[in-house]
Amino acid sequence: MNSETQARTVLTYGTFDMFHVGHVRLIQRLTELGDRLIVGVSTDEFNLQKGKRAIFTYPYRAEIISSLKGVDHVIPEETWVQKLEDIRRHDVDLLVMGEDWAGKFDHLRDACEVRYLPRTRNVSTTSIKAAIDRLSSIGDSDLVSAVEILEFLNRDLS
Ligand code: C2G
Repeated sequence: MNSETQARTVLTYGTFDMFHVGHVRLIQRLTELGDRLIVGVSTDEFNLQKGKRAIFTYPYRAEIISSLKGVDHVIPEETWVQKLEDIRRHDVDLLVMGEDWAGKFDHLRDACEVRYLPRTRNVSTTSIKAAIDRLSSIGDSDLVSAVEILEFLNRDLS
């Protein structure tokens, strides 16, 4: 745990596949919660353990996260159990995850503060993949449906 005079370090983890505005808003909120932000990006191998198959590979996803203003360091997330070691190694003050993980990391409260933030509604990698699947199955004659799907993808998320 840092003393008051040192930088306040925030840590989060995720796959961040098909980077979207839900991810952007989470990262933005995290930059406001501390002075230094570390993001653990799930490796392709770990994603298989999570039952996820990302469209974009780890190097691609890690490069996007590393490029974001306010992200100071990206580490590979390779196991479920590395969080405590990461917290200690990087002197983390605050672990933050989306509320879909609420309670799952409370056991780490002895090592640092743990918070769960509301997810951005109506956007997820899963819904984007489903919309693309629908678009790709549309024949030329169904262009109206295609417009409807594109309007869905670009709907107001506020
Ligand atoms: N998120 C969000 N709003 C969305 C979608 C995602 O706030 N509309 C948040 C999630 O709650 C998560 C982060 O963005 O905190 C990354 O989401 P995913 O890439 O889906 O990551 P996930 O598979 O939840 O991995 O050990 C923890 C896991 O690696 C978390």
